[in-house]
Amino acid sequence: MSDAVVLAERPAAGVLLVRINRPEARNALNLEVRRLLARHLTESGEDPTVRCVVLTGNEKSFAAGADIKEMAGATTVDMIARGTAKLWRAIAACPKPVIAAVNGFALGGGCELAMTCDIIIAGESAKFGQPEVRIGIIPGGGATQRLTRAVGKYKAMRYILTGDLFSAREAFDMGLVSEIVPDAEVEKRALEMAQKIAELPPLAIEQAKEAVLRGMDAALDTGLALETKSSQLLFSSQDQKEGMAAFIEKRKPRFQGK
Ligand code: CO8
Repeated sequence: MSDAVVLAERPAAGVLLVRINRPEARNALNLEVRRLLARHLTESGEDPTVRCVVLTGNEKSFAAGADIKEMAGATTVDMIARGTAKLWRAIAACPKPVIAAVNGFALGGGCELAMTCDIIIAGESAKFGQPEVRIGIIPGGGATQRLTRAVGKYKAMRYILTGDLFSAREAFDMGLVSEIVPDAEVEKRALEMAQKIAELPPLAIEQAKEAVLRGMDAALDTGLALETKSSQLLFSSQDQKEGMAAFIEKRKPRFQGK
């Protein structure tokens, strides 16, 4: 397994930048890329020096989907043996905030990858879509569920059933994209936001992410109870004492993740 298809950099304190690097295939997600993404995101969850992750591609493509050439001849048994659902789960299970910085195409598995992230920053000419039906399959990395939850049944059906691509503006209007910025500023903006998050108390950030994600799958009452407990839990942390003391003393807090 070569690390060349996924690059990991540390551009600023607390920030891990993970870059998909298969430009010759529009960053199609072959098994090697998915395994490396799962590895980087799992490791970042265990590394206290990582406070926020930025996941990106290149200027032409965030990721053009699963690698069609790698699966064209596969049988059902081959697909089961590949165990890609496990890799998707590992990517989505990262406890640290993950920001997708999307330029160019985010199609099929690429759009699904962006949807496993917590924040999506898109360049103004980015193109999203779930074109799987055009090649005889359906989304397999979560879009039938995550896209529907993000934008509602009727928008999700409109795109999943036609395979039509949609623009960053349409994605933003539907609530799938957090911010649109000029193409050349996508990575810069994502890193800026990641740095801001990295300076905040990590325990509070992880609890906030968990409460939002778990609450989305629960009844409102259960989600609210989870939020209350998580919020109470943080009163055992030094960072809560430090954050509130710093506010009262009108100084900058020093958070240590304790
Ligand atoms: N897989 C493999 N190779 C790809 C892919 C891909 N998804 N996308 C692009 N490439 C390759 C092309 O074959 C081409 O290679 P070559 O130079 O050897 O011919 C190279 O990348 C450049 O591509 P194009 O010349 O097509 O570049 P354009 O800029 O003209 O177009 C597009 C870019 C629009 C991204 C176009 O390449 C495209 O439509 N790609 C396919 C998009 C797609 O259908 N994605 C969905 C894939 S299926 C999926 O993601 C879900 C899988 C679910 C699995 C189920 C598991 C149970």
